[in-house]
Amino acid sequence: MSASPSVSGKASESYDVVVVGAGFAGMYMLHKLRGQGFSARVYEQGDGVGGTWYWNRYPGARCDVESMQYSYSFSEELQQEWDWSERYAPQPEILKYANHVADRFGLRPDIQFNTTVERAEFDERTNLWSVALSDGKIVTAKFVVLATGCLSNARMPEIKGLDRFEGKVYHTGHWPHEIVDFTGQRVGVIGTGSSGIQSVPVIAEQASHLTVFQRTANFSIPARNAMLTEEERQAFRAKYPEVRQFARTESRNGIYTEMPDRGALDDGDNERRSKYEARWTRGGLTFMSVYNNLALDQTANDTAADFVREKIAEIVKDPEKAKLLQPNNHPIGSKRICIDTEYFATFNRPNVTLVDIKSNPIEEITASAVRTGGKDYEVDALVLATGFDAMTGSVAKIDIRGRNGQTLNQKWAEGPRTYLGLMSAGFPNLFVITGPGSPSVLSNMIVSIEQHVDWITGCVSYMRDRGFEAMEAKKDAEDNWVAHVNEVAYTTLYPQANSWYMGANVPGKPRIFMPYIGGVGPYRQICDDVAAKGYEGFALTGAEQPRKMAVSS
Ligand code: FAD
Ligand code: N01
Repeated sequence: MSASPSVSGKASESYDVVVVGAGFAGMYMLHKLRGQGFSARVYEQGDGVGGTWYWNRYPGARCDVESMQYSYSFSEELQQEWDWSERYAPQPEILKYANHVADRFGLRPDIQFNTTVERAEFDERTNLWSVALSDGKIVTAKFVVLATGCLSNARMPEIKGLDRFEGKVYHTGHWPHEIVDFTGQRVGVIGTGSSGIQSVPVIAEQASHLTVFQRTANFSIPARNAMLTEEERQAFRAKYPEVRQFARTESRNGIYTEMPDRGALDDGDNERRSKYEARWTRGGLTFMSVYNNLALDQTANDTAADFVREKIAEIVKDPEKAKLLQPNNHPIGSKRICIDTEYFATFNRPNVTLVDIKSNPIEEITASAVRTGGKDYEVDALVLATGFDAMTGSVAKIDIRGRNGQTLNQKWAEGPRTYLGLMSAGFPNLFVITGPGSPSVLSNMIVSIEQHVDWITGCVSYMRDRGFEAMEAKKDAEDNWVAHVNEVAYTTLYPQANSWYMGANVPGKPRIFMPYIGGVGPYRQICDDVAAKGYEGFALTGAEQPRKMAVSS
């Protein structure tokens, strides 16, 4: 057991539910709980709502699921009235939407900003959580919901000399609120995942010179972003019932699109090529759903990967650069596929240099340069697009203590263990939204967030109505679920990549495929069945006589 102090002291306030985080998950959780008469308090370390869209303000940041779908569905009025301007809204617009939701549903009075939840301890005698906050207060709650985000713990790379660099250093996941202007500057970008791929073309337009330091080349599909016309918005709104229903119950990834009915090898070369060409021209994430076996069969996957590699060679004029930009060490889609605007074409610009740091790793960062391969690349500013300690990083930062004083970090030392991605045995009344073991980051996340929020609200209402005091995942149900999550993952090509899905981007993090790849629709059905069977696999304990939990006015 670690020696850090337990949560003790007099609680200043008490709630039915404490929610940690005010991104899309925390905001909807609050709205839904209040609607059911629960008292709830949200704590958010930032000074505003929006989570991902509050923190990731880097140039070029936008969603990669189309905005008409990457939006809440719980309010018909909201989805009919909000006007998305572009096919993929830029970050400022998504943040404006989050703020609109907060105002529209009057959420702010129940959110305490600039407050980090530091510790949470379960008291087995009272079945209450004591929650310690960064402002020194301790509050108690029957339930704690971690809406802390899967991509909210920005990871600083361990590169020698980074702290001695005299220019400005920015992390894409922790971007300043004021405008950053790179005009006339020599900028270095380290990292070529989605954040790097979105920011590189925009920074290249501004900077006098841009040097991109690439360790792993990534697959990227053109976004084909465009302004939405009023007719397009109206047409989409008219079919919302069908779109949302499909995304929730039938899709694998929470996105409304055609379902593939055949594998890549069922078509001849010409037919297959023309299908890839059509998806490339359409742009966006649905490139990967043209066939039903791209994530399952290496030979099928190779056909899609080869197609994208050929496209890169067509776009990038310098054959050496093109070769470097062609991904060659993982199946397409096994790392989250990127969606870009002019990323590969940016390397045709005279003011952009590509540096291969796979062959020549960065030796050190000096006061004014990045040194690799014995050469100094002079830069005035550095952009770290180096990603996140994903899925578990923000949970791990909270000192969470369940039964017998066990910490969640101790329990998850060999990798996260949950039942349905929602709860972990030994930690009663503690829920995670889009936690490891659920479809989460493999999906249109707002669909998965809404599903979890609805399920959790149903669950705590059920407990209140029947007088249950505590609910907890049973160990055997959890063990079976973890085994199932792993088994399904290893039927796919995903585990072959050194991805953040596998925890491979964080030195020392256990290599476990964290999200559940069984599909959004099937997963929802499993969760609904569990609830319908009186929360099968969970232990419910409490008063013999039903009694009402304190309900706020
Ligand atoms: P977050 O938005 O991450 O919010 C969590 C909040 O919890 C944060 O504000 C954080 O400050 C707070 N918090 C964490 N720990 C504590 C603590 N201890 N105390 C207090 N507060 C805490 N998904 C898609 O489906 N489609 C997309 O197009 C898409 N684009 C993305 C683009 C970027 C740049 C990134 C980084 C992610 C993207 N994602 C996308 C994933 C995105 O994270 C989710 O879609 C969604 O916004 C997550 O919402 P959330 O509320 O679960 O988490
Ligand atoms: O992070 P990443 P991200 N030295 O981990 C490199 C979502 N998102 O912020 O691959 C040198 O994908 C690392 O190299 P390697 C989306 O889910 C969505 O880009 O480990 N390089 C890699 O190139 C996404 O998947 C959008 O070899 C180092 C890069 O940094 C997730 O967030 C936009 C390094 C990190 O890539 C994370 O994306 C943005 C080091 N020490 C984010 N450490 C949309 O488009 C790391 N790297 C909607």
